[in-house]
Amino acid sequence: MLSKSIESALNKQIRIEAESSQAYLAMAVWAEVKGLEGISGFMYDQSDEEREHMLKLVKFVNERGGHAHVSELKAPSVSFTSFKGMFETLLEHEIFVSESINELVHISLQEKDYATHNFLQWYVAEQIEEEATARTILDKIKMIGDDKGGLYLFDRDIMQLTVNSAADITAK
Ligand code: OFO
Repeated sequence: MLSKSIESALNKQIRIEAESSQAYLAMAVWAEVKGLEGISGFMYDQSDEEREHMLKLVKFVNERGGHAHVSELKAPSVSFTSFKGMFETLLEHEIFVSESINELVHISLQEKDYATHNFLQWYVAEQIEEEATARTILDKIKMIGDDKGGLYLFDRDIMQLTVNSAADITAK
C-alpha cells in the first residue's frame, strides 16, 4: 500500500511524463512542418515513449492501492528559433526529469518504501540513456551549425536512430 506522500509524489511524476509526451509531440509537429521528417519521426517516437513512462506509473500507483491522477497539463512550447534551440530544450527537460526521479527515489528511501524504490530503478536507468541521447544529438547539431546540407544529412541519419529505437521496442 502506498503512503499518501508517495502517492502524491508519484502522481506528480505522472503529470511530468504526460507533459514530456506533449512537449515532444509539439517538437515532432514543428519539425514535420519544417520538412525534416527524420527529426520529426524521432520526436514522435520520443513522445510515444514518454506516454509509456506515464502509463507504467499509472499502473503501478493503481496496483499498489493508490489512485492515479489524470490531470490538466502545462501547455508545451510549440515553436522554436532553431533545431539547436529545440534540442537544447529537450536536454534541459530531460535533466529536469532526472532530478524529479532522483527526488522520488530519495522520498521512497526516506519512507522505507522498497517496492517503489525498486520500481523507480527502471526510470533511473532510462534517464541516463535519454540524457546521453539528447547530449549526442545536441553535439552533432552544434557541429552542423547553420549548414543546410549538414542538417539534411543529420535528418537522414536520425531516421536510422528512429529505426533502431523502434526495433528496441519491438524486441522488448
Ligand atoms: Fe524522458 O522522461 Fe520519461 O522518464
